[in-house]
Amino acid sequence: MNDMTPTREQREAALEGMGCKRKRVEDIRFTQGKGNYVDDVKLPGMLHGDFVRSPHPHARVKKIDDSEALKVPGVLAVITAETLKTVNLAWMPTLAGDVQMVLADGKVLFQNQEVAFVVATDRYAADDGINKVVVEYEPLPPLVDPFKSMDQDAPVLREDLAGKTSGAHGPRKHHNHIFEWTVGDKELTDAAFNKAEVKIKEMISYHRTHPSPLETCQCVCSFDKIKGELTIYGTFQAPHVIRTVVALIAKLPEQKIHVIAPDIGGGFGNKVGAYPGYICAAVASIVTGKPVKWVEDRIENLTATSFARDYHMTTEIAATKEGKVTGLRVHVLADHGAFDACADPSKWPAGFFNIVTGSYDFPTAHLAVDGVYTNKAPGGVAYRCSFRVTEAAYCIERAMDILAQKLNMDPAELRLKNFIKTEQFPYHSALGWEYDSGDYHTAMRKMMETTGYAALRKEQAEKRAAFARGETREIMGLGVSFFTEIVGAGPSKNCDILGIAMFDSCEIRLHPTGAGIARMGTKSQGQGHETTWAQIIATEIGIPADNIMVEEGNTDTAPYGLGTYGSRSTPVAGAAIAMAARKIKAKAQMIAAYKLEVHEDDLEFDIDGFRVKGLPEKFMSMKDICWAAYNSVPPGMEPGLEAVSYYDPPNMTYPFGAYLCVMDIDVDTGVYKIRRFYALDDCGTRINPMIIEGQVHGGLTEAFAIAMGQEIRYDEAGNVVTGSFMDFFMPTAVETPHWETDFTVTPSPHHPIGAKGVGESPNVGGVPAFSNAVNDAFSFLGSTHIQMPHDFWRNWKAAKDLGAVA
Ligand code: PCD
Repeated sequence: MNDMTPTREQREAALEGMGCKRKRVEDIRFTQGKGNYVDDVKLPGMLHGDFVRSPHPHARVKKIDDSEALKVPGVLAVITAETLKTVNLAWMPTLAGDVQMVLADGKVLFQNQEVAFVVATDRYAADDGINKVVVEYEPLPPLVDPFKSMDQDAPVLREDLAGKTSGAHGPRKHHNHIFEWTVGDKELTDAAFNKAEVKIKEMISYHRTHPSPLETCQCVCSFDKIKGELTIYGTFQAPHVIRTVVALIAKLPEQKIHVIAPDIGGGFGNKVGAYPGYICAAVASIVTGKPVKWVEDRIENLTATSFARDYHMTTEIAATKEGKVTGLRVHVLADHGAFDACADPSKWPAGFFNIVTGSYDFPTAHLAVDGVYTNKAPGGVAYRCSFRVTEAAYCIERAMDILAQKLNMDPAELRLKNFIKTEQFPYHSALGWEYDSGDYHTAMRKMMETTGYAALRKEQAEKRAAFARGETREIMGLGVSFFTEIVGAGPSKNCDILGIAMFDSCEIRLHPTGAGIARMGTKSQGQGHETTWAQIIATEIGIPADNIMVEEGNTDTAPYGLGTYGSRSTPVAGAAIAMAARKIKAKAQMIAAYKLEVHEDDLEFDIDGFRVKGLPEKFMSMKDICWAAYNSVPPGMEPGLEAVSYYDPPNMTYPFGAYLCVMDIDVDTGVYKIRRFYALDDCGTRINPMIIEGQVHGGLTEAFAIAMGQEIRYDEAGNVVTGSFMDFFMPTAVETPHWETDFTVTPSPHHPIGAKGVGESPNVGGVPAFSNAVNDAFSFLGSTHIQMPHDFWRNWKAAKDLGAVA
């Protein structure tokens, strides 16, 4: 060997494989304004569509007059429910087994509901046309408060469901009831409460909010009459599912539908479902024979596409005097708005809310969820969470703090006392899940040591005493949160969407020169898949990540997959990538054995090639194997080096984390300062630590927004009062606190590379940390629970209600 021979470390570094802080390859185009988003798609002769929307939250639509609109120069068509009925598309199925109006059919059920679609040569003409469409409404009483939805005299919202006593998820109790979902052992849980030494009960609300990605929802639909083919460019988190749904509802042959999701400017769950805009643009293209673009504006995005949360959770914990939990009972009233358009796997009407026992060893639990209709926008998407996991984590983490307060125990101590122990994994929870792995005590103790938790508590006690003496007007809160997530939907035994099992896929094709292309069924919206997926392949097969091009989002070329949401890409597609790479590696080994003239079993993989055991100089690099695959494979073997894997995971993965928020609040103004925020995340094997840190920063910022101000609020008349960024809190660098990140590594035992998801964890753990900090600050003044969002006004109001402000 001469001096130029690279060392093992150099060879490994050259791969930029797993564990490397590889720079994001997609950022080369994003930071130079060279991304290609849907609104960048401009096709010859392209038309523009825009919606006439209802000002009323609940009204009968008596008449739609489009005659003046059609006189506006540039306006070509006005599509209404009547037009859509001719092609049987006035209503569309939702992912939750309900149906939803595409355009108002006789009635409107929420403010800004789509009433008519105006198609014109440009967006301005479409807008002028909208203003000329005359709609005659007969207002009906609005139903805004979900707690009144099942009153006897509550207005009937869904006339289409008249007389239906059961829906997609079983019996309906009332004309505005959607479903009741129960899990767990009621008798055992009731018994635990009957003999409990200590009990707490609180109504914990997680308010309605919205994912509000920077780029709104949009599409361009182009129907080719000659070929009978429909091409759809769209902001889709799950392009293949969109293709199948379009094939089923528009009755088009699936091979003639081409769905392309180009670059996406943030998804956060908002871009999982199907919206009226997609259907109207497709129908408009079929009607006019021209491509049609539909692009939402900000107000439309906030008020009409899928909201998140709106869960009202009556929560009870039973415990011993020493603080050991013995039972959990939760009832959720879920406000779904006008249609049940929740984006959950089909069998789960409340998503994975039954992870609500959290990180604690509850011997028994019982959960009941009632879904109801109101005159609000439909949705219920997983805004940075795995199908209602953030609601569940907020519920249990708030409740544990309330229990600690009642027992006069430190919230961190109470958690340590009740954690599932390392030796209990795989752990079967009282509500039916099998947690794959965890080491909660280590994570919690590391958080406490790193932050100096004990000293912070001491400081808080001193501050409280000073406040009592009138020496300060500032109160201090410590928000502890420990969460367990459930991500990686999912095993086909648990999860499907409209009957399609929730596996995911990867296809890798290596070229002769030692480079290649890899395609997956997932779709990055900013997460950095082009960077990280290549890192998995690099480590698995020894080809530098830079030589692997990753492509997602084109249904004609990518293998079928269920898309990116619920932090499922790493647990499911990440596993498929490793499995496809291993198939390639197995074939590469046969080729190397043939070329090196040894038996396959005499070879061992060594970073970037195969070496003959015991003969270190006999080595063949993966690069050379790629070449050989195209010119001298063993007799009888097919040439080429490519593989596909469809991976159906045996279980979900269960990432976890320990967070602490240190907050000071001025009681006279309600103004808070986040002094410190520490987040320890455990997502098993870490593919790219830099991307993970970025994911945690992003998720914490969204958690901060939600907990401290972001809200979709309706007034009593059913008007949305937070429909723009003037009123809907969107934190900028100015408001966003500094984040301290940390980690432990507890690999998933069933995932091929041991990785768990991480993208949503910081939201799931972050929201309770902020809210617990506010609640902890006020608790010594006598409060047990203050509802989110904790904006300045609400903080001031809490101080006033508690008598701290005159
Ligand atoms: N990772 C690593 N490692 C580990 C894990 C992970 O590295 N262990 C990384 C990966 O690779 C990627 C990321 O990280 O890249 C993420 O991942 P995940 O967790 O798996 O996830 P995904 O599936 O991919 O994604 C999803 C998520 C979600 S869900 C959300 S909301 C959000 C997050 O993601 N979104 C977003 N993040 C983000 N970012 C951005 N930038 N943008 C966006 O949009 Mo949902 O359900 O949808 O609501």
